[in-house]
Amino acid sequence: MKTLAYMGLCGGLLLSSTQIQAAEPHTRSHYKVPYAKSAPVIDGVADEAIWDKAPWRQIDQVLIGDGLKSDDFSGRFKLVWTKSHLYLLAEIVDDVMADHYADPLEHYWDDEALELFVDEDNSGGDHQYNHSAFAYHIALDGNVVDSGPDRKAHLYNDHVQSRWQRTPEYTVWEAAIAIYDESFVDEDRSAKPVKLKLGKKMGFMVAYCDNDGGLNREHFIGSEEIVPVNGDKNRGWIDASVFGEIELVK
Ligand SMILES: [Ca+2]
Ligand SMILES: [Ca+2]
Ligand SMILES: [Ca+2]
Ligand SMILES: [Ca+2]
Repeated sequence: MKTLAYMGLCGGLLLSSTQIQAAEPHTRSHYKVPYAKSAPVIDGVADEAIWDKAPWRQIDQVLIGDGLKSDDFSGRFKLVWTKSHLYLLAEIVDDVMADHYADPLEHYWDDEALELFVDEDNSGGDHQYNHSAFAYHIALDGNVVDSGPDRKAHLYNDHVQSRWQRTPEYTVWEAAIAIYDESFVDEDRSAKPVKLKLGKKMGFMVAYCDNDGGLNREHFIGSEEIVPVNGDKNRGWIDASVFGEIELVK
């Protein structure tokens, strides 16, 4: 806590008085997601032509940790959509891939994880212990974890299918994300994802929990610039308003 308070003070001293007064609104990024006539194959190989249509977005905002070097972590992603899924391709440079905790529900944010934040109705706001938005932590073994309304970790493996493969330079991840709305009830196997439509807007963000062999993640890096609250930029798992906006286009 002392460190946080100190960092907050230093940050304050660097700001002008106008900047301090302006509780700076988060400028959301806007990403247009191209439509895929045929769905990419989730195999960790980005050889589908549709991927060439989608723009890259960088994962370059350090949310936790200091002194990040590009060979320690750098990453980028792109998205396409079909009526049934949002598809993600990510290229991740990471010097060490680490999976310390065998139990997928234990310290899931400290093991290596690609984290996908989805807010189906683009509402923003609190989603810490509700399903107004999801923060899917995809572990190296493919398990998908988030906290539920009961404040416990749950598996959401039905929501996101993924596969990664290494090239000499980086790891290629592909994921198919079924989009569930806020009415989702944990453990309800009959729940259906929403059908996606042209023009739909959603809240979305990508982050990476970079563990390089220790008990904790050394860095947490995201795709959105996040205005710190009390020195804390790790807001994505609490507040969907920090997500970017995506729009499903032709
Ligand atoms: Ca593929
Ligand atoms: Ca690393
Ligand atoms: Ca929502
Ligand atoms: Ca790592």
